[in-house]
Amino acid sequence: MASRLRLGQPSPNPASTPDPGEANGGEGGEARKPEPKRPEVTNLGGGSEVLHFPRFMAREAAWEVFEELDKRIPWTRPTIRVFGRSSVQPRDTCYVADEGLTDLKYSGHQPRAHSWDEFPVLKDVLKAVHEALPGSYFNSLLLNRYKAGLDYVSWHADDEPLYGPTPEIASVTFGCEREFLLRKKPTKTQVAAGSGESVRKRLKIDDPQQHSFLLKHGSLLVMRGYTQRDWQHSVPKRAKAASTRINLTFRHVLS
Ligand SMILES: O=C(O)CCC(=O)C(=O)O
Repeated sequence: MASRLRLGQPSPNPASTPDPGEANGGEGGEARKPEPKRPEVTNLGGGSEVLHFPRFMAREAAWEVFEELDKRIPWTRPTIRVFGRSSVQPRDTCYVADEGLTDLKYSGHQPRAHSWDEFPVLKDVLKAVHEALPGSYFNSLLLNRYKAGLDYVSWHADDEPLYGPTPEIASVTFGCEREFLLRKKPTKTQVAAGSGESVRKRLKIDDPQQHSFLLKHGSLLVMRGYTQRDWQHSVPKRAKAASTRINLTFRHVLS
């Protein structure tokens, strides 16, 4: 079954065109072709980089995707194990992947891989992501749904071996905007001095090496290079975030 959603029209470059609906020119004006999407690039140093396309998808089309995913995805909230403790994952999730790939396992949880054919809308979003990122290729997708501001993802890196040494992760946001943080992983010396937050506090590691991105409805953020090896990311709780956010993180599992 094909999706009826039309995601083909890229949002124009926001620097030159204020509204996606005006991409082909106003009254009496010469028709303008949509320009290729150009991201804001953040060089994290050491071969790590983040691309941010704040208006990757037009607003209305993105809301259609939101509604479809909110209703149709078989969301679950699995029990995971972190630092030896079991707890319910603080957000809903689902996993979609090509057939025959190595299984994904994180925090003691192995999600069932659904087929792309079950969710045509996801194939449309994947196509748009591939068009925005020539040369990139994604064959799996971890979906997250944050019902409100108390749902979150804690500091982690997507550094599972099945993604290889330099995974590229393309993350599309629908619905409520949330803050996305990146911080440098502690060095070996810092790890040797202890672990986790207490070490950061004791060594007074304040965070010149922290970056924050506001991920808005219809935006795309891409982590590349050594970002998963050298950095951690999180979406912290935000009491003021009152509505649902759905996030798609496209990944490439090596064969
Ligand atoms: O929701 C997000 O933007 C991040 C999700 C995430 O970090 C993950 O799925 O590993």
